[in-house]
Amino acid sequence: MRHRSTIPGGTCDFDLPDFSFWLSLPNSEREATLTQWLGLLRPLCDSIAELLWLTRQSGRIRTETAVNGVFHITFERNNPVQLLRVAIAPLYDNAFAPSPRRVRMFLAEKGLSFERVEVDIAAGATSSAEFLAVNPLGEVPVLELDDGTRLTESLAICRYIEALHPEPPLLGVSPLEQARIEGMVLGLMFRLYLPTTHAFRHTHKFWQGRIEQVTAYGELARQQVIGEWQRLDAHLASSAFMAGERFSLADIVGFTTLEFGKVVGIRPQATQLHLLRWRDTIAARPSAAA
Ligand SMILES: N[C@@H](CCC(=O)N[C@@H](CS)C(=O)NCC(=O)O)C(=O)O
Repeated sequence: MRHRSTIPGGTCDFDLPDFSFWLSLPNSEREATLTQWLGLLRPLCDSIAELLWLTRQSGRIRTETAVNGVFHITFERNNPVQLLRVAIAPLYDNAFAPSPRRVRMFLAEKGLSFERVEVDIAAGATSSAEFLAVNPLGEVPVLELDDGTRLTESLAICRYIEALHPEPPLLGVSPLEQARIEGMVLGLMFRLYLPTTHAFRHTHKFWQGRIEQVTAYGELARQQVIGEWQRLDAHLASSAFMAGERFSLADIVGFTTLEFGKVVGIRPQATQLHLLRWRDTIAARPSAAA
């Protein structure tokens, strides 16, 4: 039949009369024949499924990285059963929000590819029952690991990635460098990122009707952010990057916050030359487009 199917008219009623007759039977009769045929194959399908299950359960999972998308392995000749499972950890992401952008930049700096699941915050997807089952906090980013474990909190996700892929180091190498970066990251999160989000939430029309807005509080937060960037401009006069002479997570946190500040009209001032120099340096990195 497969042979005849490739020829135009090869399955017409006089060419394959049995098949043509079968096609003319009522649906219920044809379904019954199909079920009968498949019934013969069922034990075979079940045993294959069972064998695959046993193979998967008895294997030891090893995580590999396909550097620049390339992974090469030579299978052992004497090992009768070898199974390769390809899975890319999905990142629950949002193209416009600053917190997932931190993780995207971090992954890009490490040269790691990942699968994105876009969660549409504007459409309310973060409060859907489906997403709350993924993260009860209703926030992105969430990184889902091979075994189903889900990591929330952008900074914790970055720390996890750093531990698995230490090069290039983005959280510092020496104890002193690590402490400096951590100190700067925390300072940026508390004194800059949080007030920026508060300014956004309490003054922007996007949140009107979604949350209770306290405009005066939002304005206060905005002034705090402006003052903090002024302080950081002075800090950057004697520091190439946010936490010393090397690019780090602190620059990612600072840069994504500065970019996000645009929604509430916060931009570096023409007089903030060090801040402008730093912003342009980070913006020129390929990861800034992540
Ligand atoms: N602490 C969290 C903050 C995450 C967060 O605030 N995510 C925002 C986007 S930047 C979010 O998902 N908001 C969803 C919403 O407000 O509905 C982290 O750093 O991962």
